[in-house]
Amino acid sequence: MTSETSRESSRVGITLETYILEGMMGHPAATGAFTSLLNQVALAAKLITSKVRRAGLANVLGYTGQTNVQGEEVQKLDEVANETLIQALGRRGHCAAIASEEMEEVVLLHKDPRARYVMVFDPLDGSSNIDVNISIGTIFGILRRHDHSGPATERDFLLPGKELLAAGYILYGSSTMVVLTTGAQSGVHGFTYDPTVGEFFLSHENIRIPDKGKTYSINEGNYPLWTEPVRRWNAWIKEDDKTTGRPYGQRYVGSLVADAHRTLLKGGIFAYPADTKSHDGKLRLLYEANPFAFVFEAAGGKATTGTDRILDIVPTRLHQRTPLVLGSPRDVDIFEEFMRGR
Ligand code: FDP
Repeated sequence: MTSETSRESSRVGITLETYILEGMMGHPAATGAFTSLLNQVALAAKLITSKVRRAGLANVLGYTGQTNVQGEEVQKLDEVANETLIQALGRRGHCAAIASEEMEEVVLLHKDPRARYVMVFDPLDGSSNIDVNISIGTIFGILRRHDHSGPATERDFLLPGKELLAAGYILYGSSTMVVLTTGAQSGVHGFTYDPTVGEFFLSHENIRIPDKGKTYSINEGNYPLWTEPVRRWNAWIKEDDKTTGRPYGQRYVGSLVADAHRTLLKGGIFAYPADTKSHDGKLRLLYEANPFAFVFEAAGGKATTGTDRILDIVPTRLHQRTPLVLGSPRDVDIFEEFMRGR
Protein backbone atom coordinates (compact mmCIF):
# COMPACT_ATOMS: atom_id res chain seq x y z
CA MET A 1 0.00 0.00 0.00
CA THR A 2 1.40 3.42 -0.89
CA SER A 3 1.48 6.10 1.76
CA GLU A 4 -1.10 8.00 -0.30
CA THR A 5 -3.70 5.20 -0.24
CA SER A 6 -3.13 4.49 3.44
CA ARG A 7 -3.68 8.19 4.13
CA GLU A 8 -6.90 8.07 2.11
CA SER A 9 -8.35 5.03 3.90
CA SER A 10 -7.62 6.28 7.41
CA ARG A 11 -9.80 9.03 8.78
CA VAL A 12 -7.57 9.66 11.79
CA GLY A 13 -7.39 13.39 12.35
CA ILE A 14 -10.92 14.31 11.26
CA THR A 15 -12.93 16.24 13.84
CA LEU A 16 -15.80 14.75 15.81
CA GLU A 17 -18.18 17.18 14.08
CA THR A 18 -17.05 16.00 10.63
CA TYR A 19 -17.44 12.37 11.71
CA ILE A 20 -20.99 13.02 12.95
CA LEU A 21 -21.87 14.92 9.75
CA GLU A 22 -20.47 12.14 7.54
CA GLY A 23 -22.66 9.68 9.48
CA MET A 24 -25.72 11.72 8.59
CA MET A 25 -24.72 11.97 4.94
CA GLY A 26 -24.60 8.16 4.83
CA HIS A 27 -28.35 8.14 5.64
CA PRO A 28 -30.17 10.15 2.95
CA ALA A 29 -33.48 10.00 4.86
CA ALA A 30 -31.94 11.48 8.01
CA THR A 31 -33.65 14.62 9.31
CA GLY A 32 -30.56 15.92 11.07
CA ALA A 33 -32.19 15.51 14.50
CA PHE A 34 -29.94 12.64 15.59
CA THR A 35 -26.86 14.44 14.21
CA SER A 36 -27.80 17.54 16.11
CA LEU A 37 -28.20 15.52 19.32
CA LEU A 38 -24.71 14.02 18.95
CA ASN A 39 -23.30 17.49 18.30
CA GLN A 40 -24.88 18.74 21.52
CA VAL A 41 -23.21 15.85 23.38
CA ALA A 42 -19.89 16.96 21.85
CA LEU A 43 -20.56 20.52 22.99
CA ALA A 44 -21.39 19.33 26.52
CA ALA A 45 -18.13 17.34 26.51
CA LYS A 46 -16.16 20.54 25.84
CA LEU A 47 -18.05 22.51 28.48
CA ILE A 48 -17.69 19.82 31.16
CA THR A 49 -14.00 19.35 30.29
CA SER A 50 -13.34 23.01 30.92
CA LYS A 51 -15.01 22.73 34.34
CA VAL A 52 -13.23 19.47 35.24
CA ARG A 53 -9.84 20.86 34.18
CA ARG A 54 -10.25 23.89 36.44
CA ALA A 55 -11.80 21.95 39.29
CA GLY A 56 -9.02 22.44 41.81
CA LEU A 57 -8.28 26.03 40.80
CA ALA A 58 -11.74 27.41 40.35
CA ASN A 59 -12.85 26.03 43.67
CA VAL A 60 -15.62 24.10 41.98
CA LEU A 61 -14.64 21.17 44.17
CA GLY A 62 -16.44 20.61 47.41
CA TYR A 63 -19.91 20.10 48.61
CA THR A 64 -23.06 22.04 47.89
CA GLY A 65 -23.51 24.74 50.45
CA GLN A 66 -19.80 25.57 50.80
CA THR A 67 -18.68 29.02 49.73
CA ASN A 68 -15.64 29.81 47.61
CA VAL A 69 -13.16 32.64 48.08
CA GLN A 70 -15.50 35.07 46.32
CA GLY A 71 -18.18 34.16 48.82
CA GLU A 72 -20.25 32.40 46.12
CA GLU A 73 -22.00 29.15 46.83
CA VAL A 74 -20.04 26.22 45.42
CA GLN A 75 -21.85 23.69 43.29
CA LYS A 76 -20.67 20.08 43.24
CA LEU A 77 -18.98 19.14 40.00
CA ASP A 78 -21.44 16.35 39.27
CA GLU A 79 -24.31 18.84 39.56
CA VAL A 80 -22.47 21.21 37.21
CA ALA A 81 -22.03 18.38 34.67
CA ASN A 82 -25.70 17.43 35.01
CA GLU A 83 -26.89 21.02 34.42
CA THR A 84 -24.52 21.40 31.46
CA LEU A 85 -25.92 18.28 29.76
CA ILE A 86 -29.54 19.27 30.41
CA GLN A 87 -28.96 22.72 28.93
CA ALA A 88 -27.04 21.46 25.90
CA LEU A 89 -29.63 18.75 25.12
CA GLY A 90 -32.59 21.02 25.78
CA ARG A 91 -31.43 23.64 23.29
CA ARG A 92 -32.31 22.14 19.92
CA GLY A 93 -35.70 20.50 20.58
CA HIS A 94 -34.85 16.95 19.49
CA CYS A 95 -34.48 15.38 22.92
CA ALA A 96 -37.89 14.82 24.54
CA ALA A 97 -36.60 13.84 27.99
CA ILE A 98 -33.60 12.72 29.92
CA ALA A 99 -32.91 10.30 32.75
CA SER A 100 -29.84 11.02 34.82
CA GLU A 101 -28.04 9.43 37.74
CA GLU A 102 -28.36 12.80 39.45
CA MET A 103 -32.16 12.95 39.34
CA GLU A 104 -34.83 10.75 40.86
CA GLU A 105 -37.37 11.29 38.06
CA VAL A 106 -37.31 11.68 34.29
CA VAL A 107 -36.92 15.34 33.23
CA LEU A 108 -39.13 16.46 30.36
CA LEU A 109 -37.32 18.75 27.94
CA HIS A 110 -39.67 19.06 24.94
CA LYS A 111 -43.36 18.16 24.57
CA ASP A 112 -43.31 18.62 20.80
CA PRO A 113 -44.00 15.25 19.08
CA ARG A 114 -41.08 15.98 16.77
CA ALA A 115 -38.78 15.32 19.74
CA ARG A 116 -38.25 11.65 18.92
CA TYR A 117 -35.30 10.81 21.16
CA VAL A 118 -34.60 10.39 24.86
CA MET A 119 -31.21 10.29 26.51
CA VAL A 120 -29.80 8.54 29.55
CA PHE A 121 -26.63 9.69 31.26
CA ASP A 122 -24.42 9.53 34.27
CA PRO A 123 -23.09 13.10 34.18
CA LEU A 124 -19.98 12.51 36.26
CA ASP A 125 -19.19 8.93 37.09
CA GLY A 126 -16.56 7.97 39.64
CA SER A 127 -17.32 11.04 41.71
CA SER A 128 -15.48 9.69 44.75
CA ASN A 129 -12.32 10.23 42.64
CA ILE A 130 -12.90 13.94 41.94
CA ASP A 131 -11.29 15.18 45.15
CA VAL A 132 -8.13 13.15 44.52
CA ASN A 133 -7.58 14.20 40.90
CA ILE A 134 -8.15 10.76 39.37
CA SER A 135 -9.87 10.11 36.02
CA ILE A 136 -13.63 10.45 35.96
CA GLY A 137 -16.13 10.38 33.12
CA THR A 138 -19.56 10.98 31.63
CA ILE A 139 -21.57 8.03 30.27
CA PHE A 140 -24.46 8.46 27.81
CA GLY A 141 -26.93 6.59 25.62
CA ILE A 142 -29.55 7.66 23.08
CA LEU A 143 -32.87 5.84 22.55
CA ARG A 144 -35.65 6.42 20.03
CA ARG A 145 -39.17 6.74 21.42
CA HIS A 146 -41.57 4.05 20.20
CA ASP A 147 -44.54 6.36 20.38
CA HIS A 148 -43.85 10.06 20.26
CA SER A 149 -47.41 11.33 19.90
CA GLY A 150 -47.56 12.59 23.51
CA PRO A 151 -45.04 13.87 26.08
CA ALA A 152 -42.26 11.46 27.06
CA THR A 153 -42.70 9.36 30.19
CA GLU A 154 -40.60 6.87 32.16
CA ARG A 155 -41.87 4.15 29.78
CA ASP A 156 -39.73 5.61 26.98
CA PHE A 157 -36.65 4.72 29.02
CA LEU A 158 -37.57 1.21 30.15
CA LEU A 159 -36.21 -0.42 27.01
CA PRO A 160 -33.51 -3.09 26.76
CA GLY A 161 -30.04 -1.78 25.93
CA LYS A 162 -30.08 -3.51 22.53
CA GLU A 163 -32.45 -0.73 21.44
CA LEU A 164 -29.83 1.98 21.96
CA LEU A 165 -29.14 4.01 18.81
CA ALA A 166 -25.86 5.37 20.08
CA ALA A 167 -23.84 5.22 23.27
CA GLY A 168 -20.48 6.25 24.55
CA TYR A 169 -18.54 8.00 27.21
CA ILE A 170 -16.33 10.99 27.82
CA LEU A 171 -13.18 10.24 29.79
CA TYR A 172 -11.55 13.11 31.67
CA GLY A 173 -8.12 11.54 31.99
CA SER A 174 -4.61 12.69 31.12
CA SER A 175 -6.46 14.02 28.07
CA THR A 176 -10.19 14.18 27.44
CA MET A 177 -11.58 11.57 25.07
CA VAL A 178 -15.00 10.91 23.59
CA VAL A 179 -15.58 7.25 22.71
CA LEU A 180 -18.68 6.79 20.60
CA THR A 181 -20.57 4.13 18.67
CA THR A 182 -23.81 3.87 16.78
CA GLY A 183 -23.47 0.07 16.73
CA ALA A 184 -21.30 -2.73 15.38
CA GLN A 185 -21.69 -1.64 11.75
CA SER A 186 -20.23 1.83 12.29
CA GLY A 187 -17.67 0.62 14.83
CA VAL A 188 -16.33 2.25 17.99
CA HIS A 189 -14.22 5.38 17.58
CA GLY A 190 -12.24 7.49 20.02
CA PHE A 191 -11.72 11.24 19.68
CA THR A 192 -9.08 13.07 21.70
CA TYR A 193 -9.58 16.70 22.72
CA ASP A 194 -7.04 19.31 21.71
CA PRO A 195 -7.66 22.12 24.19
CA THR A 196 -5.52 24.56 22.19
CA VAL A 197 -8.00 24.52 19.29
CA GLY A 198 -11.12 23.39 21.18
CA GLU A 199 -11.80 20.35 18.96
CA PHE A 200 -12.04 16.58 19.34
CA PHE A 201 -9.95 14.75 16.70
CA LEU A 202 -10.32 11.11 15.67
CA SER A 203 -7.37 9.42 17.37
CA HIS A 204 -8.59 5.82 17.88
CA GLU A 205 -10.29 4.62 14.73
CA ASN A 206 -12.35 1.44 14.82
CA ILE A 207 -11.41 0.23 18.31
CA ARG A 208 -11.42 -3.58 18.58
CA ILE A 209 -10.98 -5.20 21.99
CA PRO A 210 -8.34 -7.97 22.07
CA ASP A 211 -9.80 -11.48 22.18
CA LYS A 212 -8.09 -12.05 25.54
CA GLY A 213 -6.25 -9.77 27.93
CA LYS A 214 -3.75 -9.88 30.77
CA THR A 215 -5.50 -7.91 33.51
CA TYR A 216 -8.57 -8.26 35.72
CA SER A 217 -10.32 -5.32 37.34
CA ILE A 218 -12.48 -5.84 40.41
CA ASN A 219 -12.79 -4.34 43.89
CA GLU A 220 -10.98 -7.16 45.71
CA GLY A 221 -11.89 -5.62 49.09
CA ASN A 222 -15.33 -7.09 48.51
CA TYR A 223 -13.89 -10.64 48.71
CA PRO A 224 -15.70 -11.50 51.98
CA LEU A 225 -19.01 -10.52 50.35
CA TRP A 226 -18.53 -12.48 47.11
CA THR A 227 -20.37 -15.66 46.24
CA GLU A 228 -18.41 -18.94 45.98
CA PRO A 229 -18.24 -18.93 42.13
CA VAL A 230 -16.74 -15.40 42.09
CA ARG A 231 -14.16 -16.43 44.70
CA ARG A 232 -13.23 -19.53 42.68
CA TRP A 233 -12.82 -17.44 39.49
CA ASN A 234 -10.71 -14.93 41.45
CA ALA A 235 -8.45 -17.69 42.78
CA TRP A 236 -8.16 -19.18 39.24
CA ILE A 237 -7.14 -15.90 37.62
CA LYS A 238 -4.29 -15.50 40.14
CA GLU A 239 -2.90 -19.02 39.67
CA ASP A 240 0.45 -19.47 38.00
CA ASP A 241 -0.03 -21.12 34.60
CA LYS A 242 2.08 -19.92 31.67
CA THR A 243 0.00 -21.72 29.02
CA THR A 244 -3.09 -19.62 29.81
CA GLY A 245 -1.15 -16.42 30.60
CA ARG A 246 -1.87 -16.52 34.33
CA PRO A 247 -1.58 -14.94 36.78
CA TYR A 248 -3.34 -11.88 35.36
CA GLY A 249 -2.26 -8.48 36.66
CA GLN A 250 -4.75 -6.55 38.77
CA ARG A 251 -5.87 -2.98 37.87
CA TYR A 252 -8.67 -1.15 39.64
CA VAL A 253 -9.16 2.62 39.60
CA GLY A 254 -12.66 2.57 41.09
CA SER A 255 -13.92 4.87 38.35
CA LEU A 256 -16.00 2.83 35.90
CA VAL A 257 -15.14 4.97 32.87
CA ALA A 258 -11.41 4.64 33.52
CA ASP A 259 -11.52 0.90 34.30
CA ALA A 260 -13.77 0.12 31.32
CA HIS A 261 -11.73 2.29 28.93
CA ARG A 262 -8.48 0.53 29.85
CA THR A 263 -10.21 -2.84 29.46
CA LEU A 264 -11.59 -1.83 26.05
CA LEU A 265 -8.19 -0.78 24.71
CA LYS A 266 -5.96 -3.40 26.34
CA GLY A 267 -8.36 -6.32 26.80
CA GLY A 268 -9.00 -8.34 29.94
CA ILE A 269 -11.98 -8.23 32.24
CA PHE A 270 -13.82 -5.75 34.46
CA ALA A 271 -16.30 -7.16 36.96
CA TYR A 272 -18.64 -5.66 39.54
CA PRO A 273 -20.59 -8.79 40.50
CA ALA A 274 -23.58 -9.21 42.77
CA ASP A 275 -22.56 -10.02 46.35
CA THR A 276 -24.16 -10.86 49.65
CA LYS A 277 -24.61 -7.14 50.45
CA SER A 278 -25.73 -5.92 47.00
CA HIS A 279 -27.82 -8.72 45.53
CA ASP A 280 -28.28 -6.76 42.29
CA GLY A 281 -24.70 -5.48 42.09
CA LYS A 282 -23.78 -1.83 42.47
CA LEU A 283 -23.80 -0.32 39.01
CA ARG A 284 -26.86 1.12 37.28
CA LEU A 285 -28.35 -0.62 34.28
CA LEU A 286 -29.73 2.25 32.21
CA TYR A 287 -26.92 4.77 32.23
CA GLU A 288 -23.83 2.75 33.26
CA ALA A 289 -24.11 -0.90 32.20
CA ASN A 290 -26.15 -0.48 29.00
CA PRO A 291 -23.99 2.19 27.29
CA PHE A 292 -20.82 0.24 28.12
CA ALA A 293 -22.38 -3.05 26.99
CA PHE A 294 -23.33 -1.37 23.69
CA VAL A 295 -19.78 -0.05 23.23
CA PHE A 296 -18.10 -3.34 24.19
CA GLU A 297 -20.25 -5.48 21.91
CA ALA A 298 -19.70 -3.08 19.01
CA ALA A 299 -15.94 -3.42 19.62
CA GLY A 300 -16.09 -7.25 19.59
CA GLY A 301 -16.27 -7.67 23.37
CA LYS A 302 -18.87 -9.06 25.73
CA ALA A 303 -21.03 -7.64 28.53
CA THR A 304 -23.00 -9.86 30.88
CA THR A 305 -24.35 -10.07 34.40
CA GLY A 306 -22.16 -13.15 34.78
CA THR A 307 -24.99 -15.27 33.43
CA ASP A 308 -27.07 -13.13 31.05
CA ARG A 309 -26.41 -10.64 28.29
CA ILE A 310 -26.74 -7.08 29.64
CA LEU A 311 -28.34 -5.69 26.45
CA ASP A 312 -31.27 -8.17 26.70
CA ILE A 313 -32.39 -7.08 30.17
CA VAL A 314 -35.78 -5.36 30.10
CA PRO A 315 -35.61 -2.70 32.83
CA THR A 316 -38.46 -2.17 35.24
CA ARG A 317 -37.03 0.83 37.09
CA LEU A 318 -35.10 3.92 36.06
CA HIS A 319 -32.31 3.52 38.62
CA GLN A 320 -32.20 -0.28 38.58
CA ARG A 321 -28.85 -1.89 39.46
CA THR A 322 -27.19 -4.82 37.77
CA PRO A 323 -24.10 -6.99 38.19
CA LEU A 324 -21.71 -6.09 35.34
CA VAL A 325 -18.94 -8.10 33.68
CA LEU A 326 -17.27 -6.45 30.68
CA GLY A 327 -14.33 -7.42 28.58
CA SER A 328 -12.54 -9.58 26.06
CA PRO A 329 -14.78 -12.40 24.80
CA ARG A 330 -12.55 -15.22 26.05
CA ASP A 331 -12.11 -13.65 29.48
CA VAL A 332 -15.86 -13.05 29.93
CA ASP A 333 -16.63 -16.59 28.74
CA ILE A 334 -14.37 -18.02 31.44
CA PHE A 335 -16.03 -15.86 34.12
CA GLU A 336 -19.41 -17.20 32.96
CA GLU A 337 -18.13 -20.78 33.11
CA PHE A 338 -17.29 -20.24 36.78
CA MET A 339 -20.76 -18.78 37.41
CA ARG A 340 -22.21 -21.98 35.92
CA GLY A 341 -20.22 -24.06 38.38
CA ARG A 342 -16.82 -24.76 36.78
P1 FDP B 1 -18.45 6.08 42.47
O1 FDP B 1 -19.01 5.27 43.61
O2 FDP B 1 -17.15 6.78 42.80
O3 FDP B 1 -19.44 7.00 41.84
O4 FDP B 1 -20.87 4.32 39.57
C1 FDP B 1 -20.30 4.23 40.76
C2 FDP B 1 -18.81 3.96 40.82
O5 FDP B 1 -18.05 5.02 41.31
C3 FDP B 1 -18.12 3.51 39.51
O6 FDP B 1 -17.61 4.54 38.75
C4 FDP B 1 -17.04 2.58 40.01
O7 FDP B 1 -16.67 1.60 39.06
C5 FDP B 1 -17.64 1.97 41.23
O8 FDP B 1 -18.67 2.85 41.68
C6 FDP B 1 -16.66 1.82 42.34
O9 FDP B 1 -17.26 1.17 43.40
P2 FDP B 1 -16.42 0.62 44.65
O10 FDP B 1 -15.88 1.83 45.35
O11 FDP B 1 -17.43 -0.11 45.46
O12 FDP B 1 -15.34 -0.27 44.12
